[in-house]
Amino acid sequence: MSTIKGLSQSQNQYDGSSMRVAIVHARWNTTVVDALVAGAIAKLKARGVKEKNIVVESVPGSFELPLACAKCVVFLYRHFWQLNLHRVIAGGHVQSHSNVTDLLGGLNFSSTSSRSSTPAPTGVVPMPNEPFDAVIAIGVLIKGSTMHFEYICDSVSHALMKVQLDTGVPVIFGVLTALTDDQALERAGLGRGEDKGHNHGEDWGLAAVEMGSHLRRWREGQFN
Ligand code: DLZ
Repeated sequence: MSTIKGLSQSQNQYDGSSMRVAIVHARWNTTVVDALVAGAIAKLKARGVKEKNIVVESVPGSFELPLACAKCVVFLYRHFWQLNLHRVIAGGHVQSHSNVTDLLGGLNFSSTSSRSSTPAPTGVVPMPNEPFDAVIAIGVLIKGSTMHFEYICDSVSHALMKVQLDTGVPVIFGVLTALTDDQALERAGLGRGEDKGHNHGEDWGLAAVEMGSHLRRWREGQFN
């Protein structure tokens, strides 16, 4: 039977060739997580994102994803330091400074900034200079016999949304919230039946490039 559900393909072929994308994944339920990460990477590359511009970080579980994503998005600590903006972040909340949102978005760096001439604080590891166009958070939550699942699903989804709204950097919601192992496997293309299902990681890779592309345009004030 046909279904009306699912993502329709965009008319546009978004170009990821100049993008940087971070994938942050949990290590719970790795069989499924690994397939999702591989699916996301395959589609990032298919859209032209260069391997060197795909950064993969792991955290123990899905509960840790929001903090890790927030840190990836604001990995520009060094830049904040150099631009004397390091004090604007308090409690994960970006406070008033006219350039902060742009900085977090990462695409409007002033080429005249003094960032190359100001020394980084001791102990700060040198980072690549380019910010991320998008972050993909990948985790697999499978319901157990306690309320753990509900609490983690709820808090993680809200927190990931908060990261993207607070920073203006797209955070792709790659967290499966499955009631059974089979549900999770099918959503990673690993179904145990005849129908292997669909790897949602692929959709997340495509979504990252599409959103990165939209954000570049929207920041320039260009709307269709
Ligand atoms: C504790 C826990 C449980 C029960 N289930 C999952 C899960 O299905 N998927 C997942 O990604 N993480 C799970 N975790 C771990 C939590 O996300 C978190 O890592 C720990 O509670 C430590 O903060």
